[in-house]
Amino acid sequence: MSRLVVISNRLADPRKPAAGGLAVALGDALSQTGGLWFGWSGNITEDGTPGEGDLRVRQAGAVTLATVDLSREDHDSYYLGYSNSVLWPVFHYRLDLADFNASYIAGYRRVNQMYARKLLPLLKNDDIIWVHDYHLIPLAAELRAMGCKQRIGFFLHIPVPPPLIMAAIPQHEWLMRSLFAYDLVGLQSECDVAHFTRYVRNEASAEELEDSRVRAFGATVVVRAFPIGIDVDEFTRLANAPEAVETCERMREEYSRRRLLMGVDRLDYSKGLPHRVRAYRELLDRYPENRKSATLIMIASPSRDDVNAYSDLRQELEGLCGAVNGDYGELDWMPVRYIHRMVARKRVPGLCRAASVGLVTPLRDGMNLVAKEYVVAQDPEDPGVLVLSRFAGAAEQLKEALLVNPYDTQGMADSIQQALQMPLAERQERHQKLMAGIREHDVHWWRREFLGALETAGA
Ligand code: ADQ
Repeated sequence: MSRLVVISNRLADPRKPAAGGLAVALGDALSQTGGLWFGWSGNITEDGTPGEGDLRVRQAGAVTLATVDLSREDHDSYYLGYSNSVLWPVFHYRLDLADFNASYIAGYRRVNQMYARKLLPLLKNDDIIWVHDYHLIPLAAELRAMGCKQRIGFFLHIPVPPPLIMAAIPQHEWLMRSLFAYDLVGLQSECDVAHFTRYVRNEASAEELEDSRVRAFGATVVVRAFPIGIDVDEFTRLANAPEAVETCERMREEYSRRRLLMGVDRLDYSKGLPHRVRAYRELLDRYPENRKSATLIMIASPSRDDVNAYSDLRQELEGLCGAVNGDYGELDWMPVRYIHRMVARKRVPGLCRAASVGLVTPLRDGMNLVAKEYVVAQDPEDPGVLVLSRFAGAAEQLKEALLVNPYDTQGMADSIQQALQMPLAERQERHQKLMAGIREHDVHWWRREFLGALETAGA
């Protein structure tokens, strides 16, 4: 069996339970092959030289972890700049939030080149290399330029925007051409594959061949959707563990007279958090029977605080929540509980289970794993209802959720009301179907499908 090499911006020690499903799934595959996981250490060296970083290699069980530090300048231009102020907003269709500062691209290229340089001597001839996400799009091209011949696959965790939105990035052609240095490009949804294919057809006169192969820029790559899943068994275990059970019981006791609606997200403008609060406000307005009986819990963990768009969002959200509480609240009822914090992973399933309605309402999302976690955490005898944005990648799979358009405040309020009133039999039926799909297409399925396709791609 070939050794697996995973490269991602951040890595996690796969032996630690806090690592989450993705790290566990990748960790399993890495352990089985005595693999190598390479990425940024998370450290910034204030006086470091751009394009240079110390490589640290350590062992975590059967897995080798190799990390490099970033200089302040590299971190600011590669990570905060090009990755999170150009690629993240544009790939989520938010040209209005993109900062096309011309200096960022140099840092992005420099760090990808440095990663290739540091990684190359660690590689063996028959390694299989799996690169993750938008921070590392040009990594294969850099590796190939240094003579790397191994099979390389890429998985993009975020959406692919329509071609004309992509074309707003000054280096769009270079970015898309870089993807053709991979043997396999995996995307989250069929919608993403369609956008990718349309782009290369329009902009690079690509030829679509058999077996999901696309030819452009003088190279051929396999492009397919591999919708990521969660580790259902791990999450079920977590849901049955004392911490989750206790969290659920505490919530039910605290809110015994209320129906809970819940959202757990990173505080990110892609997640549609203000839109959710507006829809909830509309719900209280249009369906006053929910006043004093519904409570919205919004848990939004701090994220990328040093990018401006995020501090603006935080202010907007605090203003909206404050206004709902001020306008509708009573001495004994607070309509919204907004918590700007990360909750411990082991408590997440308990929170999900206590909520009658799970609100997952992004404006755009590669997949959204919270949607799947919410379903898995439910009691099958008395499950809550998932209200899911049609703009999350997960909506292609989770058809039995109540699908909503987060821009349509009234429509979303109506769907939340429908969720609150849904009869038990319908809730059970929807839950059963959702569960079956989530179980079949779990994170281990995703990993097997991707690595299976990579084995044969380009062969
Ligand atoms: P994210 O944008 O981070 O990931 P998501 O898929 O929702 O989004 O996963 C978030 C994970 O973090 C979930 O496991 C969730 O439980 C946890 N989480 C979120 N907020 C939390 C909080 N406040 N406290 C505790 N835990 C919290 C990117 C893409 C997604 C894609 C994933 C995986 O943006 O579209 O689904 O990668 O490919």
